[in-house]
Amino acid sequence: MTGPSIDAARLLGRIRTLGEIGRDSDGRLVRLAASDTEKLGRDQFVAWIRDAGLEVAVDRIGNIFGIWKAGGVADEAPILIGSHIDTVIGAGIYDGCYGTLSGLEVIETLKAEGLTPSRPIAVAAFTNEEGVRYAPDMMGSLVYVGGLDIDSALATIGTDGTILGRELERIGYAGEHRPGFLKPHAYIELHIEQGPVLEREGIPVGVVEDLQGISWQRVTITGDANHAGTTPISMRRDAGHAAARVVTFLRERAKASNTPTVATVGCMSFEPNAINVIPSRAIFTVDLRDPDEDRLREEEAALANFLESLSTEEQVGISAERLARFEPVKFDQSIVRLVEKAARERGLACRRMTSGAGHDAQMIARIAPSAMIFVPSAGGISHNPKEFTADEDLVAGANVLLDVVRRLATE
Ligand code: HGY
Ligand code: MN
Ligand code: MN
Ligand code: MN
Repeated sequence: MTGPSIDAARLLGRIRTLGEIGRDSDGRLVRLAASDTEKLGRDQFVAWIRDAGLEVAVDRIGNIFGIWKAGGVADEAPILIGSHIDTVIGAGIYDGCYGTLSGLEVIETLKAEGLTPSRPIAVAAFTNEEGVRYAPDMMGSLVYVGGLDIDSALATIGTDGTILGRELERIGYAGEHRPGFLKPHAYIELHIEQGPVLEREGIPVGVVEDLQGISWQRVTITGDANHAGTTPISMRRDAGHAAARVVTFLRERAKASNTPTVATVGCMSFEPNAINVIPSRAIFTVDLRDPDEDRLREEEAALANFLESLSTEEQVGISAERLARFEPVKFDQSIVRLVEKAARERGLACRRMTSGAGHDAQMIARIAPSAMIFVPSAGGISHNPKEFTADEDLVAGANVLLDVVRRLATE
């Protein structure tokens, strides 16, 4: 499987170049889906794909593809290497971009070594993997596999009141290809782990064999605004206090469960949001995850029951809206074994693991045999400017990806 290696300087240079595109006035990296800054990142990626002599294709949800049809192999299903280039707010430079740029690097390396692949090889940057501006996350790949109808996706209203389809048109990435126009023969995604396991165990390669389920909800609690000074505690319908009880409920339950269940309240807003007014409304998000579907359902049911009893106790109205729901996914064992073999043949220690984060592979696995490769995250930190992975690990991971793709492209 092993052959020539990637051009490390080219890959590392591109990761750093893309990592500087989309910084706000505070220097934070923010390339939210279909935003002006993300357009700049997209344009840079497309320019690199073109320079590499690949065919560029954009589909209606803005997914970008760079396709190498070597040897004139026309419509054979391609080997697809993907990830994303949109980011969260205050992001690191590796999440998504590392896998996307490594995919391009792998194709350029295979072209340069004169490989004649048995099928096309393509790299994809999927739209709105992060889901920060438009829910759900992994939206571009979800539409790609038919898990969300394209017109509903394009009609999605963002946290800033914009409409995704209009924004894609505005930035020039409302493509004409039908989502799903390329049905992959196989899919492989290289990504930073975004967690502490590989670094803690001193292992450079993670062989990802499954991905946990994700449940996103937005909860609205409605009480009564009232004077902070004159209203006795017993007479309050305090939406803010009720919301705080939900946060504590989720943490205590997850902590006591000694299962892998994790729960996060990442966004919260109060109305009228004034220091001396009891909040009449609290709106917040709940992110629940678990590798086991039955347990994830139990957590969702436990939260629903708690919200019901809380509504009575606190005399407030409570409603919950589902924003995203993805079941746990098991990857294709034959590709998982290829990843393991490629790592070992490069003399790299590796270990099998579950992904805590959601990825586009979670969606593409619905239509093609898929697997993922992880590299260590320093301190397990991600979705944070401190996100870091050592160059040596970045290059090692990309070479494992190269060897897996070379093998898939010649079988
Ligand atoms: O939420 C996630 O895990 C992904 O990064 N969108
Ligand atoms: Mn990611
Ligand atoms: Mn992410
Ligand atoms: Mn992700």
